[in-house]
Amino acid sequence: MLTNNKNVLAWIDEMVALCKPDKIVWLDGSEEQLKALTEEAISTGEMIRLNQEKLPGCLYHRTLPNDVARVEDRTFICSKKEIDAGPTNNWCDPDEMRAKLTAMYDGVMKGRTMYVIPYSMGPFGSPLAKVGVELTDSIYVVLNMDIMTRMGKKAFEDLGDTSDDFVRGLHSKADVDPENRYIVQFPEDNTIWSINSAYGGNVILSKKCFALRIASYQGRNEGWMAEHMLILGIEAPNGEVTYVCAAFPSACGKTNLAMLIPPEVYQKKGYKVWTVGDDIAWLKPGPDGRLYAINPENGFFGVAPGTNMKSNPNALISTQKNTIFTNVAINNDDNTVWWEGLDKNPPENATEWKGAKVNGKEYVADGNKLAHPNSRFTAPAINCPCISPEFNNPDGVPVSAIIFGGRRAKTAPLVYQSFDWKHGTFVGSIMASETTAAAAGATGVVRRDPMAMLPFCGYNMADYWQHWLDMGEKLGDKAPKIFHVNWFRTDDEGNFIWPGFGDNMRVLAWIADRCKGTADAVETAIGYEPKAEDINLEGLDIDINVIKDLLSVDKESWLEDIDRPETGIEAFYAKFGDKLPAEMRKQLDALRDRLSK
Ligand code: OXD
Ligand code: MN
Repeated sequence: MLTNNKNVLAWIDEMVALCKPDKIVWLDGSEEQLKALTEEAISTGEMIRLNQEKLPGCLYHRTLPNDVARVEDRTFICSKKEIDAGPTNNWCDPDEMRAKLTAMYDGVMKGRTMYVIPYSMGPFGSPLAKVGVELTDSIYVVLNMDIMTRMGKKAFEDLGDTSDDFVRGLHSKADVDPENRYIVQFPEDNTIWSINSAYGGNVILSKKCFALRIASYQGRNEGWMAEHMLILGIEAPNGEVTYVCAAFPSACGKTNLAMLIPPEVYQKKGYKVWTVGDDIAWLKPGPDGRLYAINPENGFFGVAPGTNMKSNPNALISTQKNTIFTNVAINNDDNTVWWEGLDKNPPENATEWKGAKVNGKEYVADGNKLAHPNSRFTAPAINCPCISPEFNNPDGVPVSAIIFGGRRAKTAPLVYQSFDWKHGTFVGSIMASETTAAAAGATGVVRRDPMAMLPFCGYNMADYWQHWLDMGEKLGDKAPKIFHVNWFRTDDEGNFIWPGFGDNMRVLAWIADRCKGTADAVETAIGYEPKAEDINLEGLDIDINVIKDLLSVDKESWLEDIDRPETGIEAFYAKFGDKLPAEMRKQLDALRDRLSK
């Protein structure tokens, strides 16, 4: 046992009595213990050791084909009252859910070991950090938690002997039965129960379950915010660093933006980008009244396909040691890994993600994928060449700007700034992404994803918007400025107009200058926009008229986005009934007025 905390011990006793493991192992975070567990997992085949010369410390894991992604339809927020989960979450009465899952957990670890994982979300001892304990029957989970969190007995020391403020996570892979798979949050009890999955997003309980669903609820009660945001620092030639947080729906390039490499013209001038986090930000007002951010995580759980030396060299380099790969392909010639988009040479002697030996070249040519599209790397943050020197700062970094974004073919311009915090909250609430349509010019289906939190908000989204408005009141004129970007506008043939990737620096530079008060803007119906000539195009083969086009606001398509049946803003807001904050209604009416002028 690594703690005398009675609340921890009582809870573990209860879970042990329920799950009935043969053995209990407490993770102290020591190298020897992790090494021994790695060897054990390799001996059972749970993990595969990769080429230790080319990929030192790297391991491979394969999940069942029925278990390769988060399962939103089996994810529940079990608050006592249904209204507190809100219309965007699945809800079930907590007593009913507990009874159902208790029957499933009963004896589930017979013949297995229960691992007790204490961990800190955020740097040890940070005023913004929180402690969690995950109980699991999977070594894969233990090894992932070691990368993704600050794990080990130090977390118990931070918790102390009497505190009850820790998140209780219980995971069992059970039979990996998709029919009985449940990812359940009990926000009012600081508890997460996950069963019948062995895939990362469902079992690394620190991540979406704690750091977003439970933490967003805690943040509302305690006066802070848990957001689905990357954190990066933009260093200007004079050494001044402007920190920004950015929220994009899953699969819109957050990891790429977080690790952006500025174009050569910016590098030559002395600009740098530093990564603090790529997925989650915890934000809290600091002693000076500004908003400070920490990345509660300690690693990156990134999507492998599409990651290469051009799209994101920093991410690829981060995966070259001490990394766990899940569901990518193996190159059997040298026992390394491969995925679609890594390079143009699928290995001939390959094992695809489900485990079949294939001729990779022929397999891919036949339209198959060697790696699962949601295959992942779990990489330590310290591997990242551009990790911020402030990454472990317990006080976090002061945030100057918050950026929202989505994937919109036509509506949203390249960038705009909200008029103020309230309007910025509204801008976040109407965020949306379109599925990319195959047919030229056709627009995809719109999915509204407020603040990129649709699957991650642990309480009623309308209350969450009110919490944003309340935080704005508290921060007053020290509140970060709020922006919206869209890298994904397309021409009539469906091609992206903006080059994206490193060139997004050109937009970030305008944002940073707006925060410093050194850049101009023009007022439009939707917010402030840069003048086209204020986006620096040096070294880029793009005409200023293209930028003008990227910044144009088509009022008709905005009005259509408000009133479209089912997926329009009005239809979305209607789901929240009278819970919708009056301010949001006011903002929507004001937008409509401005657009109709
Ligand atoms: C993630 C996601 O895995 O947002 O980060 O789905
Ligand atoms: Mn995410």
